[in-house]
Amino acid sequence: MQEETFYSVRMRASMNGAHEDGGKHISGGERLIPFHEMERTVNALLEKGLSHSRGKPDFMHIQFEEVHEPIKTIQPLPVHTNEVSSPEAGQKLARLLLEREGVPPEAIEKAYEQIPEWSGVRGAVLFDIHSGKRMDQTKAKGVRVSRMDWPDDNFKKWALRCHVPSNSRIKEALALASKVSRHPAAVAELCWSDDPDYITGYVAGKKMGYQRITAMKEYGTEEGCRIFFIDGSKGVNTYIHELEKQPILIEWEEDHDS
Ligand code: WAQ
Ligand code: MG
Repeated sequence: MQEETFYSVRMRASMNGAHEDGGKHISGGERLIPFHEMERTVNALLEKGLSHSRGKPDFMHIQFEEVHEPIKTIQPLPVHTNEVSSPEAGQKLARLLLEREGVPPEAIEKAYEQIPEWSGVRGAVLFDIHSGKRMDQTKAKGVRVSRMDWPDDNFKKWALRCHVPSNSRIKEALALASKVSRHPAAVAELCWSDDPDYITGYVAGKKMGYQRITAMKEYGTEEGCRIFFIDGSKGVNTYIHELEKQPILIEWEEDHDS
């Protein structure tokens, strides 16, 4: 039984105008917090958008809203780091992991053909593994997963134990991947950053967990990727609704780790 009211806080920042007016996406962020953390959280999101390697924004939107849905607490996916020597090796491994997670090779091929077109999408692309087609209708917006968070003290304990750097990028990515992978329609996720100074990416799924890959692109490039490979026969609209609206907190418990 949860006693406290939680708030969804969201930020998006762009350059050369607002996103809806064709501006370049700089940064986004979504948090789920109790009210007493509001000021700190809004400041952290402001800071995140202002000091970004993709550029200086001239548009920013920060909003919060009370969450009425009951909050679910889930475990983070298990993490494994795969060291690779080049982006080519990283991408090759990513395709292999996607296949192992259950994405048919033809679907992987079709998705990769379209990745360059999707690099400007500011959310995620939902890709059906059966038809080999994009399922969401959100165009350049993409589907933005929100209402998830991982309280810092618990994240720091986890990071120490799992020998992973304790930074907010990893916290946010693993929280997102853990939320996204829970749903029956989810098959696998493929992600690397659009930030020019960060080249580690991952493939995530129910079977293999969160598989970090240390090089997915060259430093200096601004083409990112976030694709949710889904089983399109299993209610895509309810999945999108859940990604946007279901509030999720990550809470690591040692005993759950195998
Ligand atoms: N919902 C949907 N898509 C999102 C979201 C979200 N909440 N946040 C980001 N994206 C999409 C969007 O298209 C971005 O351009 C793209 O993902 C990359 O986002 O070392 O930093 O925040 O374990 O730049 C992964 C590896 C880092 C971390 C990913 O992504 C690690 C990263 P970024
Ligand atoms: Mg980014």
